[in-house]
Amino acid sequence: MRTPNDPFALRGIANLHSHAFQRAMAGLAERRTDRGDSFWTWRETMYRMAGRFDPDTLHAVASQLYAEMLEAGYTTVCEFHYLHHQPDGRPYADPAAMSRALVRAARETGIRLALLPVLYMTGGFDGRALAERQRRFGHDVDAFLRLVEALRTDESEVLRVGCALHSLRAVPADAMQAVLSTLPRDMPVHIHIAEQLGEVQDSLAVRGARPVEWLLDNAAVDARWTLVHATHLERAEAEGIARSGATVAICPTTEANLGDGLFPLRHFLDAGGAIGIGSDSQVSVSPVEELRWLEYGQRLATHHRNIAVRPGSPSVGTTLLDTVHASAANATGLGCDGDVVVLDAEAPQFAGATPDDVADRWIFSGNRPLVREVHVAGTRVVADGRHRDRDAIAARYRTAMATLL
Ligand code: NGQ
Ligand code: ZN
Repeated sequence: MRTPNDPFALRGIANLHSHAFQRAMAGLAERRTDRGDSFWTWRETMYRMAGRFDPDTLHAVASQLYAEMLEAGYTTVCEFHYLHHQPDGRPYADPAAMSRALVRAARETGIRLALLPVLYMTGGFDGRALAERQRRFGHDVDAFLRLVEALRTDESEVLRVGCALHSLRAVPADAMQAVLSTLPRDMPVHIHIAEQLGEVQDSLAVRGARPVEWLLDNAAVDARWTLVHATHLERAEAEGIARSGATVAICPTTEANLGDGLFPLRHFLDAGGAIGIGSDSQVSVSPVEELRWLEYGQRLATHHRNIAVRPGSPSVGTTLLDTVHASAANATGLGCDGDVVVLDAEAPQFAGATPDDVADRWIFSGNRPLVREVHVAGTRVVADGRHRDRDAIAARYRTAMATLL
């Protein structure tokens, strides 16, 4: 491992939003099924994949994914986990069996895990019951709180248990209040919010307010909150999130893949907002690609360059890395002592590099993997660009995929 002053030794990156099982369908939803293909038709494909998992296949897929994350430079993952029950909706003998498969995958691969069991109760803003293909996601409030409590007994320096509300579509207002008033005040809370225009319209129709507007008015949103996507924002909403201290988790490659829309980054940063990134649907497992596209989306929309900068911080790469690091502790509830990503100083992309341009070169030059070593909590898990168990994990992944497909 290199010295702390080494410009090629960077802090590990937190991945604020992951659905591990979706790694198994990355690249398999890219054929037109309907002229109107959209987020909502993708979701049907996703539900079919979700219906096939059991704890063993989830463990195998999550292990592959977490090894890939580590090789790419993510050292912490927030797992937004809602695949709780058997496919017909009955709990497993151990109601936490699917959660424990994820915990095991994180422990074995060596990534820090913020496990976010998801409360998922209704099929839409109108409070309709879950559809059959959503049954394995569902809990009532008491069963959900029991799950969170059961998982908390395993907490450690590398495992934090938080809580997630799937979305305002899936969690009625009274259930949200019941959960938030019962759980410890310092627990990370994550929620999908305002990703699709359709949900903004439904929220306006049923709750009389836009999703972010409603949330800010009806929950004590503060720094322990992470708002995932928050794509469709009016100015006052962006400013309200910034004032609250909450983090917005932006998932640029997934948001592009699903046709969500573009987060108003410049305005949010001007308001002092906190952001992080997530790999979400796993169409890309690379902080480089997320950060690159976070910036490029803004350039395409504004016809300007070098958007994500701050006064005194003119480098886009450095500003982006500093910004995602600044939100990590709040969003994950975890520390990052001993989390180090060592880049390949010998790579041609770094010829003539100075400490000031390492981040820009890493994020904005080419596609060769530049991560050489990764350490989590002081343990080396990636050497020479390879996860310590890469081959065994990939072999189990292939076996699991043969079952899933
Ligand atoms: C999810 N994914 O829960 O996996 C969601 C889709 C939904 C993203 N929002 C399902 N990217 O929002 O209903
Ligand atoms: Zn998501």
